[in-house]
Amino acid sequence: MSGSTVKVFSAAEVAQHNSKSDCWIIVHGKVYDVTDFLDDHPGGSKIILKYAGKDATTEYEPIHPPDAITTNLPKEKHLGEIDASTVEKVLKIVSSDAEKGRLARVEARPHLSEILNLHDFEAIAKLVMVEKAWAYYSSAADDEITNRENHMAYHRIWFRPKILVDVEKVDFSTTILGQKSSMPFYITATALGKLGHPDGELNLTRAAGKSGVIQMIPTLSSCSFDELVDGAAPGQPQFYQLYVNKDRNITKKLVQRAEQRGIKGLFITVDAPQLGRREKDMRQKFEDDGADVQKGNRVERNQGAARAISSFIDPSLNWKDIEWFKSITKMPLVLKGVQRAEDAIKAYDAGVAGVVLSNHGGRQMDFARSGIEILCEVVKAFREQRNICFPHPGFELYVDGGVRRATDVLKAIALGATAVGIGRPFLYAYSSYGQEGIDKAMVILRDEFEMNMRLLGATSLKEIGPELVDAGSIHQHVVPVPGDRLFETNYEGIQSARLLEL
Ligand code: PPY
Repeated sequence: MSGSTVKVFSAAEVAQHNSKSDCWIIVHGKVYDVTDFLDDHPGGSKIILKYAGKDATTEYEPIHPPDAITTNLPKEKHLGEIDASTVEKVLKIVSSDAEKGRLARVEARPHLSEILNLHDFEAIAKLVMVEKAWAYYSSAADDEITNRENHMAYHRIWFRPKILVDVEKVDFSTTILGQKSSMPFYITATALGKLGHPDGELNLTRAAGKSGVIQMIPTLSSCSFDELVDGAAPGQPQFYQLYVNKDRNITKKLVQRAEQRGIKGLFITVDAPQLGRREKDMRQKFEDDGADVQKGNRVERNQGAARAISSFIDPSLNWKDIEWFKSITKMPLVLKGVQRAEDAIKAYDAGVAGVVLSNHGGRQMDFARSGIEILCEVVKAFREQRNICFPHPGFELYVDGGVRRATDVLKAIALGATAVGIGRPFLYAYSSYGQEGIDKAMVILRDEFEMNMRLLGATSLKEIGPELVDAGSIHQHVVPVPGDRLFETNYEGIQSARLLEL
């Protein structure tokens, strides 16, 4: 742009370009002509047209990385800048009683010192998050049976603690794909981080650096990839989660950019050839279109935030592609979303560095089994068919979904996992309290690790093997128990007098 002057538009000028045949929008103070792009927008043209001639920044921000528009729109469609003085200063109008109530609840949040466990963050997030954001983060597939099962499965594993072990010093640090981690978990990839907080995934990057754990950067982050890599402390390892794009040139670029920027492991998502139905998310969007229903118009049921932007994912991805990935990168490859022993063995035979036993946080196939249950099946199959015990150098097992306590993590370690992935609890922590929320979650987990390792009689993770747990009931999906199950009332939700008054 050197030498050329930037054109400055008034808001009134932009407002004239407000139709399907002539559509301008403002994003981050810049004016763009998106007329030719309308039909190519992965989320459909309707949502852009809602902002034709207007400022779309608030809607754009959580769903797209900041550079999405600049990289996808040809330069000649970058028209110039908006004259800020012409934009009406719109005071933040509290649009509804519901929003007023939410803001009052944000004000009345319990102090962080009152938070005792990761469940607390979820309870508070539900009260203080914008409804759309809560719907997207918390939603899961169909009847959400797998989502519930993910945590419940941990309730079917019990400890066999050792006594009279000197546990004055306990060490729960480990390595994941050869990278140091202060605790045996990583922050797994979750999309659309700015829905919950304006700093989005940067909250996770900073907290990960501070506590010495590894963050997996998602393909669909709200912050740009470069922002998240630049936001890391010197030497802080990061992983990258990849959604494979139908356009393999784009995929190749993403992978090679990740490698160039020092990413230490590539986690390829293999459980999402199509996105599951997250009805809470879908209903949310549908209700937004309520006006159309009242007018009696035919309403196209909205697909929800996630499905709307998922059309780029390649459903033809298959085993043959592994060789191609090996040919374009030297990063260790991990398949994320393996759900049966046969596939874990196939992955091992294909020469990848590990697998994440996962059902995508219960968001893909309902009635898919929990990661921790799959782990038991996988470890048994490797022992019987390959004479391999875990942990095994060169091929690591990870589990994600439903992890809420250090005891959950220790159960997975005992059964052969190298580490587990934790996702939603950190989203809820920063959506409610910003980065401080995640810092607090890390302290809670650290304290839980220290205490539970002592109580288990183990001074390091190496000492935690299958002999320390009883997982005999893991495959029992239906457990007939009396209606007054203790665990249903065991968790006493955080009681804040101030919250209850509202
Ligand atoms: C999910 O929502 O489960 C995701 O993995 C993120 C996502 C979001 C939008 C499109 C595809 C995947």
